[in-house]
Amino acid sequence: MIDLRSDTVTLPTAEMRAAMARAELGDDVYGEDPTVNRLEEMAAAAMGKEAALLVPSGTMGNLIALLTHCPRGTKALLGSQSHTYVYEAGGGAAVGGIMLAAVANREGGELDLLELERELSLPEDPHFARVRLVALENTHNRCGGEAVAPEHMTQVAEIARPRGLAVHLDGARVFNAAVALGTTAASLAAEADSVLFCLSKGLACPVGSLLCASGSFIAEARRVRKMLGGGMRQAGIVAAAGVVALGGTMIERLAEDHDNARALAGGLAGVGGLRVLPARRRTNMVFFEVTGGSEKVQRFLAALREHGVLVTERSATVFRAVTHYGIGRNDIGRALEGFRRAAAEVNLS
Ligand code: TLP
Repeated sequence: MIDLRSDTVTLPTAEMRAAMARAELGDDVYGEDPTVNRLEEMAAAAMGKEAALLVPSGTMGNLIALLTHCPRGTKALLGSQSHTYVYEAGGGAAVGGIMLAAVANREGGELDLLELERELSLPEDPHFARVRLVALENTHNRCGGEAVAPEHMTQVAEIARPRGLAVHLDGARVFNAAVALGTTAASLAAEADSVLFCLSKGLACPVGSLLCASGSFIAEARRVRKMLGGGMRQAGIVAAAGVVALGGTMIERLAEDHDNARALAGGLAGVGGLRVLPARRRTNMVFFEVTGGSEKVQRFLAALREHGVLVTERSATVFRAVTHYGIGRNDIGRALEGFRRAAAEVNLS
């Protein structure tokens, strides 16, 4: 199978497995796991922040950020297509009593700044929930996996700061964005008060994400993590893989995934019946529309699976293929062959 469903399916490298086997461990809830402490220092440095917190997942990291920034009854503004708004089970509302409000995302993942300004133009009045936070996402998953330019972060921060709002960045794939834009993750996170990134996507670690921010924010976030049951004991076992990822070549390697995604997009554009959604700053994702009506779309997907290619569904007709560690250029060629055959079998074009 050529599994293009997500970069979350990546398996750890041999070096990670060896590091995990020999990791020095302690009880991280006591702050005594040296491998976790090392990883948190490395993560904070990579994001240009004072401190970092290892959390079990990106979803929990974003939830901890929401709960730490926003008291109950306050409002967080999120992109209408953002992962936190669409795919995190409304955690901020369910667990924190936070009002999650959507601001339209543009095609490239930016927030619509006019709409953002409008949301923030309400006067201080007891009728209105107070807005505490604006959240951004980079790369932007549902918006084509595009890297969002740093200028947009600055524009959002210029709107948020004078109003006393915090800015959070869901940078689950911020290293993909940095590689695509030829910059550092720290520069992309510079305008954010808090930034979350994942180890368990293109960096190929088995588990874990890091929330990075000021020392005082992380101290509070550590409390929230405990409350949510995210305090892990000998977590150095998983942190060891993260130390390898951040200290080695896994970040620069992401460029291979981006090249492979470009090759895949180029090949898919030549398959009749498929329409590749354009991306200005493509990273490791290719979204494509399957034409021909729902029954044909389902038959095409089944045929694709028969030919050993897995993708995920974004809507009834739009699908996502993600390149990642473990998928080489040969696999892209084989996947394209599978797409062509499946399309021919169901007479897609
Ligand atoms: N995204 C997953 C699915 O949930 C869609 C994927 O396969 O892409 N932020 C962003 C931008 C993400 O894409 C994801 C995972 C998360 C947060 C949550 O990370 P986890 O899965 O570790 O909770």
